[in-house]
Amino acid sequence: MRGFSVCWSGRALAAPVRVLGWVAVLTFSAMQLAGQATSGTLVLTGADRRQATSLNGEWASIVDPYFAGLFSFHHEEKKNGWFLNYKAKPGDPFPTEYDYAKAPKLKVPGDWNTQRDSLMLYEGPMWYERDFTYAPKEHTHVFLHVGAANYHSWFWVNGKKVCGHEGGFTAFNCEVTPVIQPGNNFVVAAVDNTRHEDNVPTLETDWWNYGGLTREVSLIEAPEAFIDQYDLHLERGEGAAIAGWVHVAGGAVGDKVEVAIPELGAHASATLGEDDRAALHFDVKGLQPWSPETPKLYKVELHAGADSIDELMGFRTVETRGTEILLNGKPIFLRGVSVHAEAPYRTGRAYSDKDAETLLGWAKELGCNFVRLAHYPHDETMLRAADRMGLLVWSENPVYWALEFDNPKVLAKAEQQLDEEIGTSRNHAAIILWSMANETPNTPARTQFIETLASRARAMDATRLITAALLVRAQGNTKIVDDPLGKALDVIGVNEYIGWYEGHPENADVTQWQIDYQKPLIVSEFGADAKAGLHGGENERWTEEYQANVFRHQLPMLNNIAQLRGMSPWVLMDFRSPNRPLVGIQDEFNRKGLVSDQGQKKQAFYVLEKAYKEETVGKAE
Ligand code: GCB
Repeated sequence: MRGFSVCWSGRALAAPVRVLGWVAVLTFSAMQLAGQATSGTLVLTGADRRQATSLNGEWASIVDPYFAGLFSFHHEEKKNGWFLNYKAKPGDPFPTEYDYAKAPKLKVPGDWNTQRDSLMLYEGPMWYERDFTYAPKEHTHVFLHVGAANYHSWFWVNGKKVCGHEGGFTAFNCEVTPVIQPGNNFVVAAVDNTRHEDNVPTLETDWWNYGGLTREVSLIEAPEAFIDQYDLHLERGEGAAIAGWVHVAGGAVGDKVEVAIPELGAHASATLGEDDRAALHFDVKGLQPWSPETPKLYKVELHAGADSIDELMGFRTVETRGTEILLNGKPIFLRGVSVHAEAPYRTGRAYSDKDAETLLGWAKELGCNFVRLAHYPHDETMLRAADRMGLLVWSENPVYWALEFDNPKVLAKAEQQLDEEIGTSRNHAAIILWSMANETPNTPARTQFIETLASRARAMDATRLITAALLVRAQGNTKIVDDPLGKALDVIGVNEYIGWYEGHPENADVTQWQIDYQKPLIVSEFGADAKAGLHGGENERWTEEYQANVFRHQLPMLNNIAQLRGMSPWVLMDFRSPNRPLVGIQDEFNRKGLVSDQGQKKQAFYVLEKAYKEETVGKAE
């Protein structure tokens, strides 16, 4: 058995596709705890298909703005920090100033901001604690699996450090095998959502900085040698063959891996090579390709020694031909909408099946076949819902606006988050586009930074298309798309706000487009704010009529862009943003939703629905 006790930095990957690393018991320095370190993470594909013990539910919580639970008065890391969950005893020669048993609770999954009024704007460290019982089995690994914790997080089990992680929107695992015990256990987490200039994303965003254990937390069991990552996809070209690989952590050269799709009578086996990977290639007769019209999912069984996983997977191909996007070999127009992971009706960070089904249900009602999941990787529940419901997905790395593009540490953070995004979600048929960035400034350092990410994404997954949402420049009435980053992309995304940030809705009627790339183009954002229920003239800002008017003028303009192959107007639902303080209208919400945060559809919803359902916007070829 190899590789289980290595402390891995997340940066030392020789080849991006070998996303492997083990966090055993890590030792942190105070610098790391202060947020300097990228994580050591094992990314599991299909983690939610494994035997798991949920740690969701109520956790004790302590708000700790000065991080007194970890640092002494001279800012030295404490040996008796609040991770010890120490229970004071009569006669102790020191005071114990915290007690999780008396502390207020927070629900996990869930951001803290929307659970307690006093935390709505809180940015800083928070302690979480939860007791649990466990019966460890022999020859089994146990991992603490965290769906996402925004932004920095550190975990201790039974008082021992198990891992630290950076990045608020991707899953990670900590191996807890050496510290978990039969019977009673406890886990303590410190989660810090303080914004820093060298974070990814950085100081400025246009969404709420929801903190906490925002996605599911569980304990996952796996045998000594187990499947950690796999990639199975339909090959491009004639004939139906599935290709890919299965990686077995702790496997040995020659170990057998088997994959079966019982419904198709398909079965393949291969053996592990030096890199602990088995390459697979097998024909599948009678396969129904996955598409928005027929989102057919097959049960796929993977076996390696004592380990097995059942996955539900769709199989389809995606590629470009000139300025076309081909799905299963046929040109397609992407009728989309952009979506934030904001929970409908209750607001806060979305995490549940219900949240996903409500949001994606509205997208289906609009007539969409595509969603841009902005501006960070969304929850696995969202991807599973998109697979089931037949919605193609643009998945996005949180490289948003102006990062420190000349800082190699920031690149490392973006790479780590990209590895985690692709590593966890590469088997969702719904995802066709990996987006590297949104609205980044056109500088040489930026271009190099994102080109590096694009090459990394291609090396990890050559089966999908690479995109980014670019800014456009204007010369008179002409919009020019000539950002040098376009060279590195398969599909060009552009954001524009004619009629909202620039001029009036009618300006769209006279706008011409000059696009310097003969590639498919997606207008990845356009839109206008409207408060649901506020009515007035079509030139009166903030009214539903104004927003609908923007859409009415945009659609014919978009139709004149010969290489337009998709659109994802901004945005499906109103979402919280501290940048939007206009009293009585915004009240800390970006109001560009076609639906309000309380589910009220605005007029623009129906304008877009009509265009999508009657197919009066967009051409596939
Ligand atoms: C944009 C950003 C998006 C904002 C939106 C807006 O260009 O990409 O994150 O929320 O504009 O409403 O200003």
